[in-house]
Amino acid sequence: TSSAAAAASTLITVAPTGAELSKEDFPQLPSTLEELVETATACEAAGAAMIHLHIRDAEHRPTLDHGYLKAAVDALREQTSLVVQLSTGGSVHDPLEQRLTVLDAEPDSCSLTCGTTNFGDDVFLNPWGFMSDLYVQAQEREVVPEFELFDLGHVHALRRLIDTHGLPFGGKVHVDFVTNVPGGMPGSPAALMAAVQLLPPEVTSWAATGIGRAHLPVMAAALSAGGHLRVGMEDNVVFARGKQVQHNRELVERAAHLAQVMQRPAMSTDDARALLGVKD
Ligand code: KMH
Ligand code: ZN
Repeated sequence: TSSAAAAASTLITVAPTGAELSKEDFPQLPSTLEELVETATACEAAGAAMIHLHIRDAEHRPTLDHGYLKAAVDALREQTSLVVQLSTGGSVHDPLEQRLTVLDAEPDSCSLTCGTTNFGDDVFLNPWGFMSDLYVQAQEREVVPEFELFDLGHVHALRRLIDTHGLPFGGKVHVDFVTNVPGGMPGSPAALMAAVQLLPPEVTSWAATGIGRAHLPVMAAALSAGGHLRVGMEDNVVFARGKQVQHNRELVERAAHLAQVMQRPAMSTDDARALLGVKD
């Protein structure tokens, strides 16, 4: 496990569920604990090294309930080697106070979105006070944040967080560009490269995902530019024209194949832990 190995390989994160799609519309969306474990196991075998998790309750609705979150973190730790990342974004309807309690479930990593974004017809709220509290609490609890950047302004806010509070736990700074959200930065190679060029020097690795039809172009752009990948039904449910994703594994398999073709094969979970600075 060397940093050279990490640079020559690709971290693939799977975001299997999200908080925005309904189980009625997409019955193949993993929502129960059993489905999450099955998905995680299949995606790990296909090349994923980290999972970005939103949890659903018994009615398949998004929840931040501690019992559900803790059960999922524990099960995935026991049954996979994946780096377990919990979303602190929740759904657009979750209150800020409750989003902070996600850390109580003791994940390896948590998402930390670096600013408020229009999110379709809704607003995804991330005021400075919330980001700042989350940053410090993650440091204290030894949870590694992944900075979700939806816009150029978020790159600037990340700089302010680092300047104000120092480096995150583990000493690494990993960011994920979430592109093509209606309200955020476009899912184009030009927008992605502009954002990458403006990253603060403390950033040690970056990944990108393209929502919806930006999925493939952003994946190709990220691979070309030395970035890592996030895929999954949270971001994209269309595999190809006229063909819905039936299982998250399909998206991971395709990403791993493309990464292999680009001579940057999927990274092991051990290399991912070293890259991100998460606890062993
Ligand atoms: N569900 C979105 C409003 C995150 O996970 O941190 C927010 C989101 C980002 O998915
Ligand atoms: Zn998410």
